[in-house]
Amino acid sequence: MDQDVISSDNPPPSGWRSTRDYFLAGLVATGFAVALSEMLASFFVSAPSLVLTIGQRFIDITPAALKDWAIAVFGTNDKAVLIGGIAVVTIIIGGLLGVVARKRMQVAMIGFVAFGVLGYALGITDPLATAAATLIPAIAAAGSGIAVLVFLLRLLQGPATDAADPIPAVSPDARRAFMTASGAAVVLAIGQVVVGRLASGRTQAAVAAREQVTLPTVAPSPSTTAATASTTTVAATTAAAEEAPVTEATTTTQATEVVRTVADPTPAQIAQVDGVSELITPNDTFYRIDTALSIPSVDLDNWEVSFTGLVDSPFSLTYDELVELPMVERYITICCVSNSVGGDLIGNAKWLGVPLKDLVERAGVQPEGTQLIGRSVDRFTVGFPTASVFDGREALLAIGMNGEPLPVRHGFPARLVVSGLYGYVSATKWLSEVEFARWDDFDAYWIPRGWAKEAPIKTQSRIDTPRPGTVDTGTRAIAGVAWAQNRGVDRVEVRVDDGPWMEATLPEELAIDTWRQWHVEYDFTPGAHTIAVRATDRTGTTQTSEIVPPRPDGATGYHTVQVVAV
Ligand SMILES: Nc1nc2c(c(=O)[nH]1)N[C@H]1C(S)=C(S)[C@@H](COP(=O)(O)O)O[C@H]1N2
Ligand SMILES: [Mo]
Repeated sequence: MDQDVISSDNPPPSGWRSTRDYFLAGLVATGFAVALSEMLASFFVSAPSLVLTIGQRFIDITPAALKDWAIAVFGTNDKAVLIGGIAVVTIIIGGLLGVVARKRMQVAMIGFVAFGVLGYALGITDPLATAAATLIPAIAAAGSGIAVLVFLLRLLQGPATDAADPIPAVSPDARRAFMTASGAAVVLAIGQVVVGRLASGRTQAAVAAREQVTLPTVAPSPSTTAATASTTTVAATTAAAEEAPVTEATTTTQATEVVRTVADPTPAQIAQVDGVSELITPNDTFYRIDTALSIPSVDLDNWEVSFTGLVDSPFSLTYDELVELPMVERYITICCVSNSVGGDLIGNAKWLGVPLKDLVERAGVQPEGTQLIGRSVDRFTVGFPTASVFDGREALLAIGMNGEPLPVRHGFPARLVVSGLYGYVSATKWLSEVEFARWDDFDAYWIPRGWAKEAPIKTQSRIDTPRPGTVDTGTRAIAGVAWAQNRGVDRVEVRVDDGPWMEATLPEELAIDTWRQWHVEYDFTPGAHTIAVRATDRTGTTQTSEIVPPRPDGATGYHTVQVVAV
């Protein structure tokens, strides 16, 4: 495919050009076009990136199995791989258009126009895009692609000499000019991508708006919904915890006051052990999971959150109205259903927000409104039982995280945080609407993709230290975290090899909604060892040793770590 047919009566002239040159011209023209449209998109708040919207639609329609595969293979780099893949495929198609242009320039032009039209059609599906602004990158992509291609091919083909020869020979000078121009176009394209990255108008607007925000200050307050654990539930759940010898749990779990009140942690609530996760996860290391390719950057001046659907009095709040409402601060550990046993898709933060109950009562949810749907500006949805707002658990419409306005990637300006429910059914970031519907009338984003509709967080524990590998022989700490949000962690046990389960030391509980750090001191003898951990929650249920994958409703099994003591 790379050379013209050479016959003896048509010997190759010097500088004889090949299909490769046309392919290169198409590649360069397309690369330039994509880079220009990306740069322009980044200048305008309501102009979407065409590459990202193509990627976004791809994510939304990709069968769950392919998505799972991508996440498994590429991990949290899956988005970077997707964006890179779209760019590469687009540019290769552009190269093929260059080859087509060799004989049929019009067909290549139609190809570029089709690119622009497709980009526009997908671009306006971006909920933050306006039609007029979307035209800018689309027209720029089609127009600059055609212009660069025509320009490069003129250089390559030189002035038309013999109209009878549709593929005239090229002089070495012409080829040199073509290569130089192509190189220049590539450099310009890279420059555009860099400028675009630096000047993202949308992101800057949201970041600037966030910096202007002053959060209300809140005195630590007890939850109005404080409840007490009952011993009767303990007895009932013991039978379910078959293989686990948890008989002690039934006697040690008394009707203790459930801790829902939170002041900032005291030293007695923080483990002093090297290598254990910090009790409070800093915002910049907090895990991030969402379907958004470009983080939704909300225009705060035009943002509202509305309460709609099966309610008596629908209403909307602007950000200024929202911050005026009575707020509480709560420590709540949130986690992702996709977390594998021992995984790190979990974090604990202090959330500032309005109790969801206050807002739902103000809207006056009707009895049939059994499902609370949380909609995002990026069209992502969650759905959970409305009853969860009223059953005593912490459920917030949050605007603050660890003393700051929500970071943009964690949902600025507002998100939902519900204790005890996995993020995919409860924790809508970039919240735009809370809608009430019948339970059976709506399935949120992940439900048709094979995940459970009801998703309470499972009692789990993780070993943070030692990490797999070698450890020094002798005494050292084994430590980690355990969580059972909305029930509370009562007990953590550690086992090394076939030894007995050893009860771990737990600092005082911060709240039943947060994870608890734990540790034991263990004297490692030389050789290989397997460490396992299990937690028991305040209902008396010990986490199961049965190994199941994250899908459909959360992984189970004991976290184990293999070490060799030397
Ligand atoms: N808008 C939006 N909100 C979302 C998601 C999303 O994809 N889009 N993912 C959810 C999931 S699956 C989880 S686990 C949590 C993660 O919140 P974090 O990124 O702040 O840790 O956000 C939830 N909220
Ligand atoms: Mo998640």
